[in-house]
Amino acid sequence: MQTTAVLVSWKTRGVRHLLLAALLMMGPVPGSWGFGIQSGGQSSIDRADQNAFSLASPALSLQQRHDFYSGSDLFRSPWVIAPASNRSRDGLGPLSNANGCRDCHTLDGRGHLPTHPDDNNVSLLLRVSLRPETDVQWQQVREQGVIPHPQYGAQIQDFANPGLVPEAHYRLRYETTHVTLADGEVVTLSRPLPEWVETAYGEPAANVNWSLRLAPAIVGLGLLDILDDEQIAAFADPDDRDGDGISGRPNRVRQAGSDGLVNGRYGWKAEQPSLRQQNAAAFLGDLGITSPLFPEENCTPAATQCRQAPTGGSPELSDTQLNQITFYTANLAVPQRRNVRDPQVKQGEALFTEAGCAGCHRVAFVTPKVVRQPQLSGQTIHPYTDLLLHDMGEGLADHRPVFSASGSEWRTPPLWGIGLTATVTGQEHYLHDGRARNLLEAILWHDGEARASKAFVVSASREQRAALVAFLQSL
Ligand code: HEC
Ligand code: HEC
Ligand SMILES: [Ca+2]
Ligand SMILES: [Ca+2]
Ligand SMILES: [Ca+2]
Repeated sequence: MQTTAVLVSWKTRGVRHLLLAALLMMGPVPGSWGFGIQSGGQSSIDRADQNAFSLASPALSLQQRHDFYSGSDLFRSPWVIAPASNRSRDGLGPLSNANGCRDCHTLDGRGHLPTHPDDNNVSLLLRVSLRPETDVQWQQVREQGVIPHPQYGAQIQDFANPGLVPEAHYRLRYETTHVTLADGEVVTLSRPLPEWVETAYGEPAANVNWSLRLAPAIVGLGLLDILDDEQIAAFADPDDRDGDGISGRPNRVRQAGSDGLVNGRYGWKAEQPSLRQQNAAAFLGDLGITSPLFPEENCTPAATQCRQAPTGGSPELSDTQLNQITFYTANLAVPQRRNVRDPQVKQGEALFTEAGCAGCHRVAFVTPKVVRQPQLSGQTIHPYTDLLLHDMGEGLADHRPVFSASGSEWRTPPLWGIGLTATVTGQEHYLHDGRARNLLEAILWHDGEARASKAFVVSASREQRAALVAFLQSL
């Protein structure tokens, strides 16, 4: 019966939708069934509009939907300064970057750069820390992540509760370069650099490393969270034994509350080991909300007023709330691919492999079986990432090492859903600091281990480049 449905379903879009809907009502569609269109297995959703990143996975049970919407509420709604009448929502600050997760992860999609000089830098984070120089300092980086700045800590918070001063305000200026493609087309690339406007403790000295980070889209993260370390390690090749120029390795990061180091998965440098810890770190660093994982307010020893400010409970975010938001970020559906049968898209898909993109943007995994997460288990997924660190060359380097990630290493970001970026937020900004204004620019910044891929694209014909971009747009 399914085979017949499949054959008929491709005749017209309308019929296809009806039949897909009918099959969905019969039960979850197995991940392997989907013609390669279900990037998130049964967590995929057939939506390509503004809400495409904000929807619950269709695989959730009724009870799970309840948890999802509780988490969604915590993600969307603003937090308030303590003490407030709503004790379950207070504790914002004393220092913060925003008052809600959605301020930066616009509609669960990625952030943007300010569109004119007076715009604030919301949806960006500016990380800072002291540059390691001695062996002891390098060891501190490997074991603790970074050496926090004595006054600014590890991240600039540009908002403060009344009575306190924000750490700093900065503007962005842009530095431009050009790439000439083989057919003579010249592409202008630009990157943002922060410029201090106002600082609470003076401009950070020359021995301070900084890193500008754009908020990424957060779909499908639970599917990546349950992958076994061994599945990811299978793609690591730290000494490039196979000689393809690509040598990914996992970051080794600290798990809150324990001494040992574990593999990192989240953030542009894979500096957080689990979705739960990533979320707790965001609550503390970005909103100033303490949680069971990070019970201390985010105040440096120098910031006396910060440490004396009223709090919204200890911790401010309960264990249940952290679980709810983690469930939410684990179960946002992955948009189904579009136009997969378009000849240009198929050509682009072949070029993606030929150019070596899939050497880092890994196409397929099967998620393991996890008893407590049946909806995420046993799914064939297409995240287009290996979750490993790669040296991406000098142009992308931030020169700020974090744990074992060097200043030029970055985690391969997942590409699923990337083709809907502009549909969801109305804007396009790619790469860790949002510097790329379209997908071609994002590719042209690749270097280091991705040098051969970039060279392939530089020397490709205009038609091949268009096909590669059309493929990315179909993800
Ligand atoms: C001020 C902007 C901002 C706010 C507010 C913010 N984030 Fe983020 N988020 C970011 C940035 C930037 C990154 C990338 C961080 C990095 O590279 O380490 C990120 C990364 C993440 C990731 C990891 C995604 C991935 O694929 O690695 C998750 C999950 C996340 N944030 C959840 C949250 C939650 C939950 C909240 C609310 C408590 C929140 N964020 C608030 C900017 C923000
Ligand atoms: C050596 C590993 C590697 C190879 C090969 C590679 N990439 Fe990437 N890709 C990365 C990393 C790492 C980043 C993030 C870099 C950053 O943000 O500074 C990235 C970022 C991207 C982005 C932007 C994603 C986002 O969320 O902003 C796109 C699009 C992309 N790559 C497409 C491609 C294509 C197409 C190819 C082949 C022509 C390719 N990549 C080859 C590792 C790789
Ligand atoms: Ca607080
Ligand atoms: Ca700070
Ligand atoms: Ca290799």
